Parts: sequence; structure tokens; C-alpha cells
Amino acid sequence: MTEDSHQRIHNALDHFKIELHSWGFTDTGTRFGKFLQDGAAIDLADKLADAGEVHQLTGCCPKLAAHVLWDFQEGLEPYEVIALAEKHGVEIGSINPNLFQDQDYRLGSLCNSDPGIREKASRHVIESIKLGQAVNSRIVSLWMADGTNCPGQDSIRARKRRLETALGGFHDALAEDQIFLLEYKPFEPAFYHTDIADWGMSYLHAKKMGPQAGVLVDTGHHYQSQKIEQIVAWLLDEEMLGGFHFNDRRYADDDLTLGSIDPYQIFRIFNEVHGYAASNGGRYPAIEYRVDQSHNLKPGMEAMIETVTAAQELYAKAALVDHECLQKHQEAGKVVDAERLLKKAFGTDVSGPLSEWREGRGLAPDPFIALRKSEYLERISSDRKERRKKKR
Ligand code: PSV
Ligand code: MN
Repeated sequence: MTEDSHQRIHNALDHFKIELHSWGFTDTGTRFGKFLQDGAAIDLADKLADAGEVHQLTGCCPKLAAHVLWDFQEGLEPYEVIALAEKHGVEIGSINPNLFQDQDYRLGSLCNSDPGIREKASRHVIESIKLGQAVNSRIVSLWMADGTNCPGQDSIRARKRRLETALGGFHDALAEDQIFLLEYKPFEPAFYHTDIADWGMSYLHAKKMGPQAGVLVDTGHHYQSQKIEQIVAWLLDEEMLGGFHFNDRRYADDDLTLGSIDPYQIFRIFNEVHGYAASNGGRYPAIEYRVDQSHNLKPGMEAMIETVTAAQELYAKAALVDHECLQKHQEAGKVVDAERLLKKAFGTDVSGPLSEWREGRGLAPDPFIALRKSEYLERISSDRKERRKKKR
């Protein structure tokens, strides 16, 4: 590998930070049930400890995303949450309001035809924005389960307008340094229509909200065979790409480990990001990268490190594409040469420069092996098993 390639990889890794998700360290499952693990996190302190350990091993995960109703119900004051995060060497990342669990939301939250329920949902989002400010988080990330299950159930246009009104109010509540990310998803739990079903709907709502709103692309939230990199390219070109949720999928929103099914898809997405920088004088877009997976069978810690290292590897490979050369091939109509440039970068073994980058920061060359060698997994398994026993 040339010196230039090494440098490209190191430069890319220097700015590539990945936020972890608190629920990735807990027991999760499907609607058919959960398989419990001794080492699964019990409370926010455990989740922060796990995140801190992943950050220590990888050097690139300084923040933990929190889901308001799943993480902040322990009577902890915001200053205590900040102190707890600090103790584990991380910060609170995106704040995720929860508009899908309450019985009142059977027919929707912000899109519900009942003004009282819309008001309740709006209040929760505003409180989440304030909570974010109190715990020094810069990001509010909203996904809504709103939608309908049968044709005719509600007016799609009326729901769109109800949502638009609510979102405008959220933008007004943001602090100057806060951003609001709007996530889309085509189906589930609503199975006829979803109120924010695709990137275009997210884009339109975010655009109308104001300059601090952007679109969040969850890599699992697309129909089969959709070209996510095209969506990413368009959002980048419109300066509207706010963030990613990383996971992989085979059928629907499967929440599998990033790159475990189609790593080339993730590479092509990252290629668009590097391409944007190449055509903007080296300026990278301000994107919030985050994991959003369901580790149903894998131990959360191991799955998290696998994900982070897979993301780094694919980001590094994509950094190898020479965009000046690519542009020349594209303009000359050299179809095969252009594609070969991408394939060559994807096929490059980047493990050497990755290990060197880690060693340069005093980290172990392979975080996964370092985790297995450490006593952390045994310690959390026996400690949390005991605490669960006592709780019963
Ligand atoms: C919805 O499927 C989603 O992707 C949203 O980001 C939620 O907040 C998250 O999953 C919950 O797991
Ligand atoms: Mn998501």
C-alpha cells in the first residue's frame, strides 16, 4: 500500500466517530420473545460502563444515545447523568423521544386525530429537547411509529398537516447548538401506511422545520433493493443529511450487524460521503453516525465492537477511492475503469493501516481480541447475574 493510501485511511479514521445506542447493551428480542444474557446491562450506569469500555477499546465511540423512557426513569437528576457518563469517559449522545409505547398512541401520536393526544405527544418531545439541553446533548433524534393499518382509517393529508404543525413547534424549542434529526421508515408497526415513510417525506418535513433539522437515514429502513447510496448522494447534495443509524438487513428492518449481509452497500454509502468531501475542497459533511441494532443472540459488547470495527474498515476502504481519477473516468465514459476503481478499493486489505492507527493511539490493534482477553465480560456477567438475583 502506498504512503498516500495510508495517509488517506488515517485521515478518515481521525474524524470518524460512531455513537453507540444504550439499548444495544440490554436484552432485546423479537415480538416472539427474548433470550436473556447474564452480562446484559440492567440500568443506565451499566450501559454507560459498557459504552465506556467500547470507547476505551476502539477510541472512536465517545457518546451513548439514550431513549427517554428506557433510560431516564431511575430518578437520576441530569447533573448525576452527566457525572455518571463522565466517570465512564463518555457523553450522552442523541436523545430519542418515545412516541410509540403509550396506550394513548394506538391511532398515532403527533398525527392522531385527537388534539389532546397530539398535545401530550408534543409535550413529551419538548420535554425531551429540554432534557437534551440539561444533559449537554446536542442531538434530538425522532422516529415515530405513526401510521394506519387499513385503507380509509384516517386522512393521510390531514395527518401530514398535523405533523407539520407539531414539528414547527419543536424547531422553535431547540437551543442554538441543538440539531433535530427526523428518521423515516416504510412500515412497522403500522402496516398500511406510515406517516414518515421515506427520505422524501423526511426531507420535506425537515426542510419546513428550519435550518437545525436534518434527515436521518437508518440503513435498515428501506424496501428491498433500494439504492441507499443514491438517497445519501441526494441528501448530501441538498445539505440535508443529518445522521445515520447503522445496521444490516436481509428481509425488512432486521437490525442485523452492520456489514454482515451486504458490506458493499455500506462501502458505496461511504463512497458518497468521501466523494462529497472530494468535491468540496476536503470538507466533510457534519453527519452523526450511530449504531441502531438489535443484538438478539450475540453478547451486546461483542456485537458493538464488531459493528464499530466493520464501520471503520468500510469507511477506510471507501477513503481509498481516488475521486479525481473517478471523475476523469466518468467524464470519458470509461464505465469499466470507473467501476474497477470502486471494486479495487473495496477489495483492499486495510487491516494493517487500521491496526497502526489504533497503536498510534495506545490502543490494542484488534479491539475484539482485546475485549475477549480482558476480564470485562466475565466481570459484568457475574456482577449483573448477582444483582438480578437480589432484585427478585
Ligand atoms: C425504529 O425501528 C428505530 O430504528 C428507531 O430509531 C427507534 O428509536 C429504534 O429503532 C428503537 O430500537
Ligand atoms: Mn433507527
